[in-house]
Amino acid sequence: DEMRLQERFDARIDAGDFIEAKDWMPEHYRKTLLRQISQHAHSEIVGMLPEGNWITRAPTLKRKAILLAKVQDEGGHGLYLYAAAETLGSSRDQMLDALHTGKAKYSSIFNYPTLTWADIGTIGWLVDGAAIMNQVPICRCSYAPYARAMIRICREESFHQRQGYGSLLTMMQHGTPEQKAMVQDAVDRWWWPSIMMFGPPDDQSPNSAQSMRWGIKRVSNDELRQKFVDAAVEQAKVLGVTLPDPELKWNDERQAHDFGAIDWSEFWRVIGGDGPCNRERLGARVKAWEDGAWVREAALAHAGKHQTMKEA
Ligand code: FAQ
Repeated sequence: DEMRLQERFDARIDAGDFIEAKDWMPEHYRKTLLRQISQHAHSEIVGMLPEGNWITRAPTLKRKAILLAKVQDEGGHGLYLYAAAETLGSSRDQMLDALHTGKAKYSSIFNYPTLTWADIGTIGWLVDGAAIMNQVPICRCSYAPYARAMIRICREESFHQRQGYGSLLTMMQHGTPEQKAMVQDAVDRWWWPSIMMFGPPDDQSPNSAQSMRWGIKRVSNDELRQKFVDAAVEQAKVLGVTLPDPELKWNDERQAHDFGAIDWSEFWRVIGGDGPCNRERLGARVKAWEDGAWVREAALAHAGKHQTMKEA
């Protein structure tokens, strides 16, 4: 029986069908999705912190309103993604516990500090740019609840990317020499971590082969990274900044840019918990959870009273 179910599942995947929450699925498929979607959700929530750091210091009311809206969107993305992950049979409490105890990962990129206002524009340009490049193919993920969440998220992410790039353009076109230097410095610091976001090289990515087979991943880590680099080179020219990689150059034969070696030891260190801000980020999430305990308790007590009244 199990074998027939497995065969039917494989055939549906091969035919490019979408799998819904109530459909039969292999346990490993369910676990892989739960891992990826919950880590994606955690990334959105932890990703609110580096930018949240600048809400009180945004240079104008307009920039402050935009940044507030962006950070709120990220909270919303986290919630859609937790809801999508819950359809796979895990509770939000279990997922949050995995985050708070360091068992679940979140994107490496959010363990870097936001030192100046230019970091906010740079996150929009490079980090949201990388996020979109990675997420557009997930709109066709074989697991339908994740694919549906991704469609809306990608639309909002595109707005985030444009606001970041727009903010940097303003600084580069109308800014003082100090402001232009601030943009260049932010780009120098965020470039390498941004291209690490796509994950380890394909030949060192333990989950890729199976996830590609299942249509969870549609495009490989290295392929997405290459597309991102190619797009960013042109955008950097328009901005008037340089990318901090002396080996970055067009390769006519490959019709793509060659780029320098990525420091993968830095990447593994950061995802292992030892990046510049890991402790601060996780500490902030755990504190928020603990500080919110009274709200959860009050809500439960309130719901309990209503239940008793209804029964009476
Ligand atoms: N950071 O075998 P693979 C955003 C882990 S965008 C941390 O290649 P996989 C928007 C990986 O989990 C950021 N860990 O793994 C925003 C695995 O460990 P595990 C979030 C990473 O899953 C913008 C191990 O390394 N986006 O939030 C990273 O096939 C601005 C081996 O790797 C997503 O999560 C990394 N960068 O491919 C918000 C997109 N890379 O789990 C605020 C959905 C790899 O076995 C502000 N996720 N690892 O313990 C994916 O597409 C995939 O999960 C990949 C990794 C591509 C990230």
